[in-house]
Amino acid sequence: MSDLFKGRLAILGLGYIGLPTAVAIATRGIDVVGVDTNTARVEAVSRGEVPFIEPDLAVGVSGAVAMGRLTATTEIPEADAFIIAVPTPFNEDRTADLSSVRAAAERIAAKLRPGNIVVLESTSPPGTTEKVAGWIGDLRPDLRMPHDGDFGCDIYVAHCPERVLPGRIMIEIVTNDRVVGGLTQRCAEKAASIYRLFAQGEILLTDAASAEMAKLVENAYRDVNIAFANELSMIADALQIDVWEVIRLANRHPRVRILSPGPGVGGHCIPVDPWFIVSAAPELARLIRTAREVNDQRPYHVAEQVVLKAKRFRSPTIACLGLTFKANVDDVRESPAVEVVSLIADALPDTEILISDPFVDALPTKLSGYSNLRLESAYQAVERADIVVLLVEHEPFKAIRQNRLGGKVVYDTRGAWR
Ligand code: SAJ
Repeated sequence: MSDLFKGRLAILGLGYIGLPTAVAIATRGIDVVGVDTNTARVEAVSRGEVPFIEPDLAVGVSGAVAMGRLTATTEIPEADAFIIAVPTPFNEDRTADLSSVRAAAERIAAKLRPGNIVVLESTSPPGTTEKVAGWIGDLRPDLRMPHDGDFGCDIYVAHCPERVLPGRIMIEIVTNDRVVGGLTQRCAEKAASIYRLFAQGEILLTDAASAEMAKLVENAYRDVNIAFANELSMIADALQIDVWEVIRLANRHPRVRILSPGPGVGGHCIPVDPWFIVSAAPELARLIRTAREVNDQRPYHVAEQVVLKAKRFRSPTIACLGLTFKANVDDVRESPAVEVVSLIADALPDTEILISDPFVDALPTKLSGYSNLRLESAYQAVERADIVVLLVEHEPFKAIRQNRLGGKVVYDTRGAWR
């Protein structure tokens, strides 16, 4: 049980999950080859650089590359284990788009040798790990796959969902418990031997479908809880009650822990993963679907409030503080703040809107076509604005002194200035 993986390991996908995982394993003395289809990313990692911001990752990558333990390439190498950490977005109809996972599995297939381990880390609907084994098996009939029989398979296939929180990835990758779901018990044990190299949390062995579902459930649980807070915020607004005060008081109950309302739910995980549950059980997943809808509506509500405030002025200047999907990260994927700004800009095409974000140095594509939007320093934006909208509670924004906001209409969607 306490076996540790030995050999060479390849990780497909050098993104927010693949790269930190590569570092965690390489710094335990394993030779890791990072594979990505994006040449610029491969070149950056080969130079020991990180193409995005994540605390403590840069030092990890440069160290692992300097030690010669981490290399990067666009080609699939020969290896003893392969971890798939590629994106699983959703299609128009909100079913999972597994094309990257399938492409990764099929690329690996050509290189597989008996005894190899294949781990899917990408968040996936129940049944995906089995599909991965199927796609590989179709291309390699010479190999015995786990579904061919419980004993004596050549390739061990498992799912080990990533669970790390952006902004704390390098800490949580080590401290979190890991769920490892194998297509067979032996597959789970083999995959666990990789995670035992660096995980200090407990390694929980299970079957692949339970591991897939557990991951989706974690993010759906958070989404439902944020939706509860967002719905409360709208009810409190309508009743002219301060939602932050209500939450502060309710949270003093020993079994109540209400999350924070905000301008919506962003990032690449929580707005996506609950839909995989909905599409697996559309008739049954009513609460999960409604939570998604409540959170998706949030940017419209926030933008509407800003427009109402703007109508009180003849020619207002609006400052929008924050563009990323959450505080202290540089990721604008699925960001509700970007959505809010674009909705305001659409509704008020003649109004000057100044945007500030210490983690963003160019307007995201979605905002680049507006002539009334401009990126500014927080100081300038606040100084010139009649209306200040706080969309993301980045630390530098939290530090803005209250006297600088005096005489302005302030809309703090995150409750950070209370
Ligand atoms: N948010 C709120 N109110 C809150 C908490 C969050 O509005 O009280 C918003 C954030 O501003 C952001 C969104 O929700 O827009 C998601 O942020 P998050 O910090 O809740 O989560 P992520 O997307 O950064 O990371 C989540 C984590 N999942 C859980 O906490 C259950 C992380 O552990 C997962 O690994 C990650 O998704 C993932 O990759 O699946």
